[in-house]
Amino acid sequence: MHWRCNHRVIDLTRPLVMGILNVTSDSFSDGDRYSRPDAALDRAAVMVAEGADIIDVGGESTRPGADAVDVGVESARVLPVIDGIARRFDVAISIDTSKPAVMAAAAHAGACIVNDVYALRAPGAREWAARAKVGVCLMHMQGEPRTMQQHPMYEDVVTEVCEFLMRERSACLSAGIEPDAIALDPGVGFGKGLDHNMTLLKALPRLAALGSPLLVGVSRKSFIGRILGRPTDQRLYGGLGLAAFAVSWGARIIRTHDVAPTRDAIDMVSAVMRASSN
Ligand code: 7PM
Repeated sequence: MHWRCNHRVIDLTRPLVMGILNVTSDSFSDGDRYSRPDAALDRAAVMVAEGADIIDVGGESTRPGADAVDVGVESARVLPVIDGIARRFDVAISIDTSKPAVMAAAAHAGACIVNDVYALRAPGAREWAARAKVGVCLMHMQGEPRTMQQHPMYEDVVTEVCEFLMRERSACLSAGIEPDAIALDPGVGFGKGLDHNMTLLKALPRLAALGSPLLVGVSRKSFIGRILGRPTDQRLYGGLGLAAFAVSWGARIIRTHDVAPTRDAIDMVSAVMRASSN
């Protein structure tokens, strides 16, 4: 299996690590430490050295309750960082945005993947992605970031997430996006309560059976804190347990703040999965 991302064809026979690079001023876990381009490039260099396959650059916080930022502000944050990473490192770059104007500028600066928590539902986003031939990650979210955690509700969370992802993938195919350019993501924590997140993780094989590579992001999320009673800076081991679980049950790409430990954890799972059965 592979993921076709513009000029890169990314091999998925081994699990991938997507390292998170927030260049917001209000970001979830990293404060504004990476908001200056040189600090962000230093952080990218560390993640590349630690074995990241993809660097996910985001200039608008999608955390629950966060406010929207305008195209100009978001572009000014992410473009110098994407350009700098593309010039310095041989690593795939994804742009974490929902705005077609930012997607296009980011692709021009060197991003080959669009990671969109709105699954390319903005007008013109799918048509642009088809023309640009970028890889896309379509994520499930109930509601919108500002209010999504207020009362998440489902009759059957797994079926509803599967149906959403199949519908959005079909819309992408109709717009001309190639099937092997599409990855899917259940969107852990995006309009989901604790039990919804756990039920979705337990059902990863059903999501994997949809036939597209699965991306999963659990790193430092609040449901880990709820279960273990840990603040954000003490959720690494819980996240590693979940990353190992996710890869065992079908995830191909793990999105994380903590590249080095995630790399080792999922490489061990992958080695076991590749062992002969007798
Ligand atoms: C609550 C929810 C707090 C999400 C913080 C976050 C994902 C993503 C984010 C994910 C994909 C965070 C975030 N999470 N993109 N962006 N999948 N594709 O932990 O799970 O950084 S934002």
